[in-house]
Amino acid sequence: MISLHSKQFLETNIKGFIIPSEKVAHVQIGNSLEHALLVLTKSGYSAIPVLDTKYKFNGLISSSMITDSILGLERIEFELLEGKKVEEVMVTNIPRISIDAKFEEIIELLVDYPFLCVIKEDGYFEGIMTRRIALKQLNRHIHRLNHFL
Ligand code: 2BA
Repeated sequence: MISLHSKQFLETNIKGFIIPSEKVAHVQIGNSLEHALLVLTKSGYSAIPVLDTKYKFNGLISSSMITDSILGLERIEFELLEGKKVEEVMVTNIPRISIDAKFEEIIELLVDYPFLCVIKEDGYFEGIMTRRIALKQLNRHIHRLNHFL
């Protein structure tokens, strides 16, 4: 009985649980690092997606990537922020998931990544699945299982 319920949970689709693109703080290709740092600081998030002007996903950028890119030998060269672009420092080698993904797949990935970008086949950005949402659902599932013990 318990394993059947766990199987059902792991096979649940993530569709109803993602944060949709319009609610995700992001920056665009061509934006300066100064703008990206402003968005990161104001939103409070440590990393956010980088999209192009058509809302296609390109990569991720974090405050530490930005700081690292302007680190001189003796000081942080803040004056470089205006001239550098997000595409010069963002990372692109990160997992992408589809809207058809199931909890089984994403829980494994969320061990290493705080959030996962949900991307359509044509590259359009649909939203993110966060560690918080996944843990909340896992917690609900564990508490439901207690009824069977
Ligand atoms: P972090 O920014 O490192 O945030 C770690 C956790 O801290 C978040 O976990 C959330 O529980 C809390 N947190 C941080 N900033 C918050 C804020 N402004 N409002 C409410 N809670 C906040 P998760 O919710 O699991 O998010 C995991 C990661 O996903 C975040 O890591 C961030 O990089 C990204 N993220 C989450 N929501 C986002 C959004 N709406 N836009 C852009 N990125 C988002």
